[in-house]
Amino acid sequence: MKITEVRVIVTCPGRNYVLVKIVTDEPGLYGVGDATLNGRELAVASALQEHIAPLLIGRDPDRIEDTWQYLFRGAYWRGGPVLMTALAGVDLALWDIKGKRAGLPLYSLLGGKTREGALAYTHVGGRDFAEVEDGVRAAMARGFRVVRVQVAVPGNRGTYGVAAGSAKGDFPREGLPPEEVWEPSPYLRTIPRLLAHLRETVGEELELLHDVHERLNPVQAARLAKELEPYHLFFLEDPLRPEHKESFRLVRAASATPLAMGELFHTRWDCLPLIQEQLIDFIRCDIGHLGGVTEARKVAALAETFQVQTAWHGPGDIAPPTHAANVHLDVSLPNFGVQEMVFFPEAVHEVIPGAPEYRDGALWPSESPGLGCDINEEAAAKYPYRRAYLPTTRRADGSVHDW
Ligand code: GCO
Ligand code: MG
Repeated sequence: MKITEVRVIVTCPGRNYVLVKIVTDEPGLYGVGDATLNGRELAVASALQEHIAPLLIGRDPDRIEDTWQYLFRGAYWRGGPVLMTALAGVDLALWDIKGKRAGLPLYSLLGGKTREGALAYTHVGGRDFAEVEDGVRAAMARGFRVVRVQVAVPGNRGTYGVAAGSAKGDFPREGLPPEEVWEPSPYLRTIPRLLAHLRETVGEELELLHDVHERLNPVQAARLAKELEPYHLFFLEDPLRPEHKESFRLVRAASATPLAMGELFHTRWDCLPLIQEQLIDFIRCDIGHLGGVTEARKVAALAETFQVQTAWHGPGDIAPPTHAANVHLDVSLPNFGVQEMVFFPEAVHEVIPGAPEYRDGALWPSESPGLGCDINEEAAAKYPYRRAYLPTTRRADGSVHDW
């Protein structure tokens, strides 16, 4: 069997997605993958089209590991968000083909189910504590047992995860990047108060988590983790910048608040220091920016060895094939922790059918062979690419900060 064509499809059914369709010489047999990198979509599409697709034509799609090694190590230049997203798109499509050939859903190829569904969390953002509380209650009514909470910080402009009183703070804006203003002191005062409010009003049973979005320095992160301790977070997400793995030691020593990190990591070697020193409790890489299922399985195996659980990144800026891959891994891995999720708008279901189903606080994998997703190319063509950027952040004095 041979790969005969690699199609790269860029579409914007609400936001931009880069999809990969790998076609084989077996009639009707193709695989579908996602290679979306929010705000840098065309860089990945071009890497795939211009540099990677020509290397795939004529290869045996069954040899996933060999193709992965060939594209990662064989190409000399390796790693980074653009190339690892491109590699993930190829990897997902190849796993999809393997599942379709076997007539088995991906989770079955990964060793079979260790659980039926994947415990899922949703996002709640609000302009004030009351609005967050309302959102949390609505999520609970929808069956969620784990909820991520973000709140606007007085004095800061455009807090992450809160725009328009919804969880769409990470939604890319058309035009040039909007600028937000962020100061650590009001943020550090506000978040413990939010958690105190929620514990008082919604009680102890609901699992709560909060995303720092890599904005704090080590001592600030340590203070936040320590002050949040009484509210028993499920985890505190991405407290520090991805470059500063050593700083997790300070945060860890300061508190018993569970820590999660990883959406800006691109290889297992990025994850390794935090895992092997047990400096985090959850590794939350984005499978779509990590080279796909092939690398994610290796990260999960490293994590299992050190009692770290998985919490794969699941935002709206990656397409349904990556969400599907997340859930196939979640139900098969012994050390699965929790799965982040979003509800896709109707146009996304039309263009890319097969996103995992949400029911009773969990996500359920497709029983179709492979990933369970498809691409409707005619529908995709109705939604052409629109240039969009994530916001950027500045401190009050005008200097650039991490968004
Ligand atoms: C999350 C993430 C996202 C990112 C987004 C950037 O935890 O879901 O932090 O919201 O901001 O993926 O493109
Ligand atoms: Mg995050």
